[in-house]
Amino acid sequence: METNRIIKTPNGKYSFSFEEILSDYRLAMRSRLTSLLGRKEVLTGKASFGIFGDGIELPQIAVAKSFQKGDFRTGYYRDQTFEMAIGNVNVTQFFSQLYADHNLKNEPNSGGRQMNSHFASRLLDENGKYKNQLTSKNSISDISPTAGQMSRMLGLAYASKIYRNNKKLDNYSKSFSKNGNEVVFGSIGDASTSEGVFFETMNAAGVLQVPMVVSVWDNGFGISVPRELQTVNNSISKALAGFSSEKANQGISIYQVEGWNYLNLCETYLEAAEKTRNEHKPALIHVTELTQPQGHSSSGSHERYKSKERLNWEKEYCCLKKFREWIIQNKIAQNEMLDNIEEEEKIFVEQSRKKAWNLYLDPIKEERNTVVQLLTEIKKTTQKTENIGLLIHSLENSISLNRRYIHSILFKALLLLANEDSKEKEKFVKFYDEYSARFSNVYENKLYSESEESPLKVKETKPIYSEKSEIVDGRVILQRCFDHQFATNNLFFAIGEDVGKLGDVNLVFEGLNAKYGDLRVTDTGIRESTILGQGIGSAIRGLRPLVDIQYLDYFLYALQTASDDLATLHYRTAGGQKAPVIIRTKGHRLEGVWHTGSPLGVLLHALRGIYICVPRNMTQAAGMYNTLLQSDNPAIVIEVLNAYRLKEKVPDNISSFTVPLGIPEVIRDGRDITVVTYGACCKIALEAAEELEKIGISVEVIDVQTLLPFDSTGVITKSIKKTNAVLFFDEDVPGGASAYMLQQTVEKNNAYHYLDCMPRTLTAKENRGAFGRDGDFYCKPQSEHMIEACYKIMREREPKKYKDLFSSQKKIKGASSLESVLILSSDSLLISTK
Ligand SMILES: Cc1ncc(C[n+]2csc(CCOP(=O)(O)OP(=O)(O)O)c2C)c(N)n1
Ligand SMILES: [Mg+2]
Repeated sequence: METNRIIKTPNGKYSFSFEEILSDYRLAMRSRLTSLLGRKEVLTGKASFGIFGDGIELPQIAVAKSFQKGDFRTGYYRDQTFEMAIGNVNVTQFFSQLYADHNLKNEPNSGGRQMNSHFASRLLDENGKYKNQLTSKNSISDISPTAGQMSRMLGLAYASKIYRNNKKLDNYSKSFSKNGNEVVFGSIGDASTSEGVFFETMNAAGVLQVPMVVSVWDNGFGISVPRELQTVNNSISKALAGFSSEKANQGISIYQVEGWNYLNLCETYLEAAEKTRNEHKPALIHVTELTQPQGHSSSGSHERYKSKERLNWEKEYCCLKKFREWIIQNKIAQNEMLDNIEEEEKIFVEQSRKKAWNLYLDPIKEERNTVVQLLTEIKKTTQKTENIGLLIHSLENSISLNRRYIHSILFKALLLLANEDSKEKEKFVKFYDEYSARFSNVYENKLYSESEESPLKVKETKPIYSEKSEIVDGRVILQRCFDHQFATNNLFFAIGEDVGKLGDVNLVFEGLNAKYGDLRVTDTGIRESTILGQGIGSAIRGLRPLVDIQYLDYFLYALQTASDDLATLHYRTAGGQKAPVIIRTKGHRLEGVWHTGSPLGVLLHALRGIYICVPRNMTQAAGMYNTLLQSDNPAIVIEVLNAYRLKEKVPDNISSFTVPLGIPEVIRDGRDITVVTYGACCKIALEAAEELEKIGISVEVIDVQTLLPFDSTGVITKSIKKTNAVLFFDEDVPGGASAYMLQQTVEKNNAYHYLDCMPRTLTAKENRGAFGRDGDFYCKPQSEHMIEACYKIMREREPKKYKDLFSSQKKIKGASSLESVLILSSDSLLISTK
């Protein structure tokens, strides 16, 4: 067989040697055999679930030909051939992930945390620092929500635009970018293009002109639902026709190519990638006529929803079959040679599988043997000889061995030995504790940054004031803080709706766009998810984005991206990737259903992994930004929406003072009750505390400052030790963030023992805040409500001293407090309602 011959692509521009073509065939075959064997492993119970890339081998080999060092892949669970082709995943590693091997050496994508085919390269070193991204082929960790990869895809490509156009960043050309030449190769399934975020991303990419090559793998189905029920005009390239443009610096280039046509695929990708790399014009490549030889995944079979004709067509148009026919037709190789390749690959794939299985199982077997040994020693001294013997037998003969099973045997033995004391038992308990701790840590760590750059390690620098400290509107404090950051940190940029020309709706960025230019202070479209995605992608690539979400109420559009992608990134890669994005938004107190938002319970539930800062004023906010910009964990900062015009003193060290995260601040000393609050409620709590002082009730007010992390040094518990009573006060719904603060304080930080009355919460109503002054009064907690709540706590403790001040006949419905709110009777407190 001649191997020095070449074949040219239809336009004659590119050519491939026979050797390269046969090597591609080998890789396609390797990947296909991996899929076939992978499914078997699931069906025989060695793995819980499997999803594979069979049917898309050829197009992915074509993409890989354009992929260069420094480029990024961000796609979904079908990209196995692509990952193999760029050398990021080998077959053994593929099976290690299928078996959920937690050892990062075996399973570097996620350390066993993610389902199979959720790929990621390790972009950070063991200390959590960025590695050089220009010497590797980079792959961003996949997530399961289909289309969830789109927002960050935009950001990864946007980073190339910034690196190319901001000449002050040339220093970073050694490790992050070479003149912004890096292309982002994205992928998505045909059905998942129905998601809104797909269109949002493609629109933004066309507007921004960023180097993104998006492949749509079109196999005609999203599980069982056919394309005609997914896509207008039954074709994503037709649907997007209005996005396309052949003009320079405008729109998107759209291509369509059959997924079984090797030469056309290679040519299309090489051409598209080259253009995108040079011109930063985004491209969409609609790869049609793809098949799923094994159906969607290991759960279910496609024979249930595909017609016979379709199944027959899929057999005929299988890209591997077509590739083979083409190779033979073009006399590149004969059947025998291709059969040999297949045989060799069968052996290789099976050997790789076996290796992965042994890597996974051997340590577990060793742990099993240790437990058997420990139990055998115990058996000699215990009265429960027979029962322990049975446990040993089960462990030695278990068919499916895993740590969960070993743990359950250990636990059963501990219960049996509950009333015994012996040296052997002591040893056994010690082993149990260590074993549990070791594996809890394996599955729990790296939710937050553990690096030297963690915000928790930033030392506090207090604000300094002097006689010359100016008093200004709160917004000006932030403006000066950001001005300094723009001036001193070229990696820092801010994007969002109205932040550019206008300088933010609250004028926090006033004048900064004129001073620093469009690349640093940048207007965006109204598209919260992809604004955040721009931040995520560019932070992954070493930049320091601040993404501005105009109001907290509209953050819900970005919540899916924040929760599924940003919050999980460090965890799901077991510390392999990070995106230190800062989300700036404004919330709490204003008026109206969509401008009073304070859904902190929602955020607390959805955003573990992201720090949540709730500053009470702009000075605290500035200190938090200063902290966050020195560190590497993502965070959201929620500024108080109605406080930009309140006067504050500018610290002399505005550019360098820092607020530590997780340390509440006692903002008023008191003896009788601890009130725990944050954000806009701090001001109300201080007003109420002053009124309470007048009737002899002394309230200590604590601003938690950050909800995540929450009171890491026990400031609140220390206060409760003194007051023996606590009220958690915020403007979220009942049982929202107040319930979280209560759990953290009473249970986690052990305040229960110091309470002499029930811990209470004071919150807004269940409904959203109505518009107008009265709407606000009846929907959100006011100082009157806090006074009443505190008075009731005092009355509960000392009923003789604190008389019933409220007439029970005059109950009205107000903001929800401890019980229903009562109108003040004539003999009640005199409350100032200023
Ligand atoms: C947001 C979201 N909805 C539903 C699912 C469940 N699901 C997983 S794969 C899939 C079909 C995706 O089809 P397509 O995008 O065409 O990709 P294909 O599997 O065909 O390659 C669905 C509905 C999911 N993972 N994420
Ligand atoms: Mg599909």
